[in-house]
Amino acid sequence: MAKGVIRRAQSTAAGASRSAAVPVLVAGSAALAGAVLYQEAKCEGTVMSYLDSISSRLANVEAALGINFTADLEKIAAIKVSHPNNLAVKHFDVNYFNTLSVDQKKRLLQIVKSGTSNADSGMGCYAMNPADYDEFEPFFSAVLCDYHKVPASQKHVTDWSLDGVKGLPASGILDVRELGLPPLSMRVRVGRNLADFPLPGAMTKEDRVSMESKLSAAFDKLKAKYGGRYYSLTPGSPDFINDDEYKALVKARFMFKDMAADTYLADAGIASDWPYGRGCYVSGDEGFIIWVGEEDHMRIMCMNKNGAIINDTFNRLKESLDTVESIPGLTFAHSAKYGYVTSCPTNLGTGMRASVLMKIPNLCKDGTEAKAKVVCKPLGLGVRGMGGEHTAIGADGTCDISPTARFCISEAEIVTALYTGVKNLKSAEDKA
Ligand code: CIR
Repeated sequence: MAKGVIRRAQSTAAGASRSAAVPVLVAGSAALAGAVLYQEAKCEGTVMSYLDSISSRLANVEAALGINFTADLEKIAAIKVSHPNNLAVKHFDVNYFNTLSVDQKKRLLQIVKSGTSNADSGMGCYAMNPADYDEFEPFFSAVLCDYHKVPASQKHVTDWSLDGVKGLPASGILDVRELGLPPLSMRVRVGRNLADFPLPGAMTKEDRVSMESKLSAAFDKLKAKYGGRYYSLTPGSPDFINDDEYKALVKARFMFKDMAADTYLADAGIASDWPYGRGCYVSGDEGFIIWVGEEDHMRIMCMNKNGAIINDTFNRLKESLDTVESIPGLTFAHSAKYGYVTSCPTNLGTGMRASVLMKIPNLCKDGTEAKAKVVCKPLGLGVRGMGGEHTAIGADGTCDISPTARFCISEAEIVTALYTGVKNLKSAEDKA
């Protein structure tokens, strides 16, 4: 046999034997792979159970430290669906939330607490500290743009000058008698907060008492200039008044009610520690009043129960406010972009509400302000009861009417809007 044939035969035999080994090898590999997979699965099961255990222990640690946000985030997700008009919840962006530090996460959840506890909120949040609007800018900017219908880039500018304001009569005088109305009860107020205290939702009882002491001492300057006195609800205060005196002040609209009945304020922490740190200054002629410790540290207002010219009340407020602001040690919380800082974003910027009590019996024939609200909304006016928000209107159809805009509008534009609004409302009332 030729050497080549033998070599070929051997090679063929070797090839045959190699081919025969393949299934054995495959079967062996499969068994090995199966064993590996089994081991891996077993291992994976163990890893999974370790991960589960770590995760559950982590959840316990987070819960103990108060940093487990799952329940809050689930609640927010549910309210987004059930109450799409709750602005704070609507604009609560989980991706933004996840970029915040643990401390900021807790604080943002506190800011939206009123809205998560009261799903039917229209706004749903309150700032807790003077710097909140700037610190949580992405959140507040979205809420403010939606509520106030202004672009995010718009900066609030303070301006009390009536010069050139659209809608101002040629005389520059906002006289309601020119509209065929009798003198009215009118009031202009601004919300102001001190820069060196937390806002009311985040104040401790000690903060409230110490802020009131600071203000009541500062009000000595007001007493010297305008007469009057400071009334305090804080037990032990030298200016303390009893319950009957307090009720009489509420009846005269000089003092505010216990806010605990307002669940939005209560859940925000704004109504806490009642009656500590609460009180009011009333000038000698009772036309200049400062509430202390309500929704903002101060609500500074001028009122005239029988006034014809809105300018008088407006100018008096400006003069009184300048006096308060000039008292050494009092610095109002202010943001370069957002103007004067208030607890509620609805008041931000001017913090101003200018209102009149106006009789509109035709629009309130059914004993409620429901129809008046429908008519007033497109006129840029809000309607409240005689005692403020969520109170009843007068039996004779008297309602509290005020322009709703407060932000990215000037103070002068607000009072002019009140005059124009009253004019338009009178015309709607005459036709009703
Ligand atoms: C809400 O969100 O509906 C309540 N927190 C009330 C908002 C209006 N706030 C106000 O007028 N200051």
